[in-house]
Amino acid sequence: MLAPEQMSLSAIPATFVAGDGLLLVDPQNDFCPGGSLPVADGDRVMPVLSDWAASAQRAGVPIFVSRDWHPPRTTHFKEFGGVWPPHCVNGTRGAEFHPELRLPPSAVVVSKGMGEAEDAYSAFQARDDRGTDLASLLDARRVRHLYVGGLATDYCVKSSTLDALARGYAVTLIPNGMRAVDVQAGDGEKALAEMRTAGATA
Ligand code: VGL
Repeated sequence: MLAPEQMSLSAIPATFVAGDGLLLVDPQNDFCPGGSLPVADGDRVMPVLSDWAASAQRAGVPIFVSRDWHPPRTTHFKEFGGVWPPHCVNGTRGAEFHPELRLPPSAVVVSKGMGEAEDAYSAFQARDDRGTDLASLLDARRVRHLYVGGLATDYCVKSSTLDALARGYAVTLIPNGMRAVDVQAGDGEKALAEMRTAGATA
């Protein structure tokens, strides 16, 4: 749970600045209630992320949306040696973006975890439909600072954020636009602390 004071952090900026970008991590059906790997209240991030996307679009800020896009048989899944129930299998309803997520047409979708031995928690392992990886897409648009939200705080959001920081991007978190799996209670809070220690703000 987020404390009320955290909910007000990372309000959408009145003015974005040059170099800003928005990264929405895995806002997919399977990570929401009713999905195969549901995150508690995962669906509640959708209106928040939709508002961010609309504001970014108005400001001409590039928007990137990652998705898990697994084959039916992958070592990421428990049945084949991994730890997770099957989720976000490419082409299934569970892999689709949540219906309450409103994405402007300019949003660039990047997919990850397509290999049969690939966990791909980080959006930096994702590629667009032409095979261009996220870092190249960001660089082409001169993005140096990412606002990051999505699912789940303690896995793909954390991994994407730590990767972004390691690659020299600045990161501002959108805490009210993310939720945690919390395999162990408190994992989400720990992940937030870890991201902030690594240099993420908000
Ligand atoms: C995720 C667990 C397994 C995530 C993906 O998107 O955070 N979590 N696969």
